[in-house]
Amino acid sequence: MFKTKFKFFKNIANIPDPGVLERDLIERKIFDYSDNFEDDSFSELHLNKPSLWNVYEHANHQGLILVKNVFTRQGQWYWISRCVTDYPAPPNLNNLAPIGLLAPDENWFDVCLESPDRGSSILKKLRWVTLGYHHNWDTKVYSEKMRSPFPDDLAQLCRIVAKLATGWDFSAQAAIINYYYHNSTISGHVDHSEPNLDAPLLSFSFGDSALFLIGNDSDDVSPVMLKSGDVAIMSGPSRLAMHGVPRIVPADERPWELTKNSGNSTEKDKFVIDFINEARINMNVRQVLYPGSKTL
Ligand SMILES: O=C(O)CCC(=O)C(=O)O
Repeated sequence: MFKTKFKFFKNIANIPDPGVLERDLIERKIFDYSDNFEDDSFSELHLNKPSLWNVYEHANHQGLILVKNVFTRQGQWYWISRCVTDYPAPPNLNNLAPIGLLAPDENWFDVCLESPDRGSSILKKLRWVTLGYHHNWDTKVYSEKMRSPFPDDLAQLCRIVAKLATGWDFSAQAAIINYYYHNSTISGHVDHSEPNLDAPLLSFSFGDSALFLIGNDSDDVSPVMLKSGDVAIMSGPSRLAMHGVPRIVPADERPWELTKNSGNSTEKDKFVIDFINEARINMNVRQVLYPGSKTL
């Protein structure tokens, strides 16, 4: 069933109307967080006040939580910039070094900005970057030997979002940053490499939208539109659900663009804007260890 629906939704003509996509989203309350976080954490991470967040759970996929309106415009810009200018650099790993298109000590962004000829040949070839415990694409097994520091700001963002949306005390230890272009897809798969499969998986979307497909044990497969700034959380019965992205859909608005007075003016900013105006970025964050464990 998943493969059939995946093929169907690859065709942009088959994208359902927004009303159909939103029909099965049931509104939920946020969890109490008042003892856990200072108000400053929200402004430092450029998050809207939690009272402005909209939290939903999918009627047919228990544990699939969708959170909207988490980020301010500045916030969307901040995380997009982190993913474009900072994360594709050592000690993080990327898909281009193993195939010889980047040296292990090079930052993809620096090469794109400073060497236009070489840069244009790798601009849209960046597909993934890994942070923290690096995902091993062959063995699917994490190892202490393949671990680098996890960014503090991203860990704090995840702590806050997981606590408010699910009540979970989440510890971010591994991330895949996925980069998508107009015809990119990610086929159906289950994320089961993490020893701790009780912790939720957090997925942040920026830039173009994605039609996300998720299955369940009853073989229901549902499409969900993930727009820039949305957070999808796979928890409980949906943590091990089959999922994938058959179709990238051009964004209908650009909530990451800032006003002329407040930014987007340097050469670096222009690069980021040009990149995200034709791409989608997904920060896919996992907890690997059980609470209390420091290593595998
Ligand atoms: O891009 C997405 O929304 C999903 C990415 C994903 O499934 C993954 O990284 O495992």
